[in-house]
Amino acid sequence: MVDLPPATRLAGPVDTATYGEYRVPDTPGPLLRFTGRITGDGEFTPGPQRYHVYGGWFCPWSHRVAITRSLAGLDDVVSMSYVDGERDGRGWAFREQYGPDPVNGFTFLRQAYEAGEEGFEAHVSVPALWDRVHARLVSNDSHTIGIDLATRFRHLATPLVDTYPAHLRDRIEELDRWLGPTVNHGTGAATTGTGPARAALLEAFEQLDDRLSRTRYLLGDALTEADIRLWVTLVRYDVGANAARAINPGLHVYPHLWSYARDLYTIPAFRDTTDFATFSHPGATLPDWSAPADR
Ligand SMILES: N[C@@H](CCC(=O)N[C@@H](CS)C(=O)NCC(=O)O)C(=O)O
Repeated sequence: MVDLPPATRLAGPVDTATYGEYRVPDTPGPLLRFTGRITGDGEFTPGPQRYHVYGGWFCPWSHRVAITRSLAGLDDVVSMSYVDGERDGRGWAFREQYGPDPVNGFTFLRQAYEAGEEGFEAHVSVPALWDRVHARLVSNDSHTIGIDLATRFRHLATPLVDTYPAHLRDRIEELDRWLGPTVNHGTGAATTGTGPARAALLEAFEQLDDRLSRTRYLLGDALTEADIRLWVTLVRYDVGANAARAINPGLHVYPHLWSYARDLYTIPAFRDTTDFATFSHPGATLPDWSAPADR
């Protein structure tokens, strides 16, 4: 990286008057343009300090990757840094609060995308996985980044948990096909109050509550990617989509689901990667996430 003082590697303030509001570009082709995978023998092989995650504290998809990275014992193997939570038409940027880009000194995340595709015009999103060897992005798909961090670096780390064990993968992905659209993508649509999205979300919460009255985690005694994927939405629910209590009175009306969520919050990988201020609506009431979970 060019050796410049940190302040010269920061984007200026958010300036929507000059640059407009950010819009997802209306370009043809897939939204996720970088879909590389870490494999044993391909272009992207595992290596210590080779990869970097660009994330955002506010972002549930980044949050998943941050939790998996920590549970996989990769805090010193795969580095991670955070873009600013505000943006103008230029997209995600590096500013004072979370500091400069420690890998490339980029001021805008767009530059990381352009390194892999000249004149890049599509979706500049977090999380994004950067490869120091090829000096380009591997992937901006949180789903596969999470799986690769959970499975491909185990010989380089001391994992706390195997969150994607072979014998549970089909069941993890089966849950994802249900909870992805209904819960993870469903809370926003549910705020309109009367539509089918709200009914489907509350039905899913009922079913989850029942399920979690019998098992500690979604798939039994083992904490897996399925729990991580669900939890990042649960932790945002009462201060985000449900901040005005437009969907229901709160997560607490499902006692097993709520204590399950608090139980996960006691784990450092979950707690230390959570900053409520970065995703809470103004004036939102924060439930007591530190109340004992009794599970
Ligand atoms: N499907 C992507 C979605 C990631 C995503 O939507 N990230 C948001 C922040 S939470 C973003 O960066 N959006 C940029 C944009 O809207 O262009 C993934 O799971 O990685």
